[in-house]
Amino acid sequence: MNIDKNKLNWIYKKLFTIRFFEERIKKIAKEKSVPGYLHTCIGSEAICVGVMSALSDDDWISSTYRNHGHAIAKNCELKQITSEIYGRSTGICKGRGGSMHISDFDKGMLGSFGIVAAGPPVVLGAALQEKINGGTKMSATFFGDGAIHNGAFHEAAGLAKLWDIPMLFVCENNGYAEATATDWHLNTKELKDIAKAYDMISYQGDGNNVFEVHQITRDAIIESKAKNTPIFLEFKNYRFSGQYEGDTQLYQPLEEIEEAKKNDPIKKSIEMASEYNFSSDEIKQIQTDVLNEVNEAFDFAETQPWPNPEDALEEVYVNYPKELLR
Ligand SMILES: Cc1ncc(C[n+]2csc(CCOP(=O)(O)OP(=O)(O)O)c2C)c(N)n1
Ligand SMILES: [Mg+2]
Repeated sequence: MNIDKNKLNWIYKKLFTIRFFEERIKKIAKEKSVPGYLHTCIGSEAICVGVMSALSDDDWISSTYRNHGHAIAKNCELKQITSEIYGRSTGICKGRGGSMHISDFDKGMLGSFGIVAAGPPVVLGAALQEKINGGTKMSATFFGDGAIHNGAFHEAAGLAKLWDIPMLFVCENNGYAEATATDWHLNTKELKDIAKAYDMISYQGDGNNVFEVHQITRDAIIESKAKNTPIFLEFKNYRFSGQYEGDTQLYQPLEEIEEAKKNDPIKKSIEMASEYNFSSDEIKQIQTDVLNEVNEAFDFAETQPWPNPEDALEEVYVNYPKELLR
């Protein structure tokens, strides 16, 4: 597969940024220095980066509460993401959302949802307006294996197919929904076969291999637009992180974790670098730069002002023009 040098640089930069960022989040979660629940995505880096490397900043996505990696890969500003997690006024949503609700419409990030499967109908709406208005932006919704049991996923999938909407349903099958392993909650052998219920095309890929994720997504975007149809993508990986920071993860067998580490997406991407003529010196340089950038983002966030309590009701209610009001 041909990937130009700029894209390769971007891919490695984002992979390391997400991993370093989430490792730092794990530390601050232990110190309890930020408000609210934190959900890290260690193990999902290749899916976040592989999918986003096939999209542009203009394309629409939705994320879940496990959203830091999606936001970073969608090119949202690192300092603003970090400030948001700290609840500060310079955060991406002015500190009103916190970790679980990072959104940035300018980067096509339509929202991160704590409610499982809340994203698919929202992205369906964005994709529908693209179709109605003759737009060319692609739309992709990220959700987990657990989300396929939620009616909102099925409603969005059914309508997307019925209305011939080009969009991607991207399922991160990380082996767990909270403390329940996928083979305890899934009654089809392969998760991607859920798409058959809607006569929807589906593909499956190795979610630990950023280049495979990139290629499958790139091809799916072309096919989805050419055929005017939604496509379901299942990427398999492993949830190294707990359901939330503080989760003891006792339900994840130690042998299973050790086995999964052999396919860690960061390790795999470093091993594959030589196939793309990317040297170990280049990798080390990116790691150094990225670690500095992550540290700077946390230093920045820690010193930012809190939002004013008086502003709490700003941007909550719509200001309708007077003529619309009775
Ligand atoms: C509608 C709804 N039902 C239940 C929950 C509680 N809940 C939070 S996370 C989760 C599991 C979701 O698992 P999955 O979709 O596989 O995502 P992952 O955490 O693995 O990324 C559940 C059931 C919720 N947040 N929303
Ligand atoms: Mg899951």
